[in-house]
Amino acid sequence: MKTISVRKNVLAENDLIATRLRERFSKNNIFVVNIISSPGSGKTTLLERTISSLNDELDIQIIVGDVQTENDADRLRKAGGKAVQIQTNGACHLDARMIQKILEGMKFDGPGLLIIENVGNLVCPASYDLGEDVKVVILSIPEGDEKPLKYPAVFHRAGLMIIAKTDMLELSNFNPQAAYRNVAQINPSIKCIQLSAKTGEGMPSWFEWLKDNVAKKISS
Ligand SMILES: Nc1nc2c(ncn2[C@@H]2O[C@H](COP(=O)(O)OP(=O)(O)O)[C@@H](O)[C@H]2O)c(=O)[nH]1
Ligand SMILES: [Mg+2]
Repeated sequence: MKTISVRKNVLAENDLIATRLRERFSKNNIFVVNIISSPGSGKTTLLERTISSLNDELDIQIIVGDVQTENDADRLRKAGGKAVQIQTNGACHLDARMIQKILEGMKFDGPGLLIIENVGNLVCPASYDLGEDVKVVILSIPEGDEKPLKYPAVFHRAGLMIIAKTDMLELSNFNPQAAYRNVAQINPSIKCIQLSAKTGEGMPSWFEWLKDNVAKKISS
């Protein structure tokens, strides 16, 4: 059908640009993370804490996508980070062309860490390669432990699942073991970290994961 072939072409063009971006990031020793999750699951808060803790050790650049507003980039700059905002004006995901375009005006030559906070939702961003090394999916406690089964594509393509807002576990019937069982059905090799950006519990595992991967990228 016509709509299907148009969508295929869009994705094929996106993949081409993403491949070029990936080559460029590799050449410059930049480890790239594409964070995908529902709105409100805690992406920007996690990044604010990441900047506060790792800014002295790593060169970190953040690109944030939202449908509208510059709010998140403002928050991240206030936290001491280097952050730029992409407003998609309606699109439910970032695409590789948007990343390519914003990089043109940016001085970030590496080595270091580029974190992309994607537009909040678990569906559209899963299909668009941004040239990242790894997709990280965040599942926060209030969302429920069955979401990997309902939105399998993003959980299938992610290399790391973060279970966020663990300080809210007592208030909910979210069962981390059930979340692991559910995600294992979709992606048996996914890594998992539990954390709370509010209390700091589990945050060192996330920091170590980032630092290890940046070090590996530089030495590869
Ligand atoms: N209890 C709790 N709330 C959190 C945590 N992380 C973020 N939040 C709250 O969740 C809401 C959405 O956070 P935000 O970082 O803007 O989410 P984003 O839309 O995914 O970027 C805000 O009210 C945060 O204060 C956490 O670890 N624990
Ligand atoms: Mg945000």
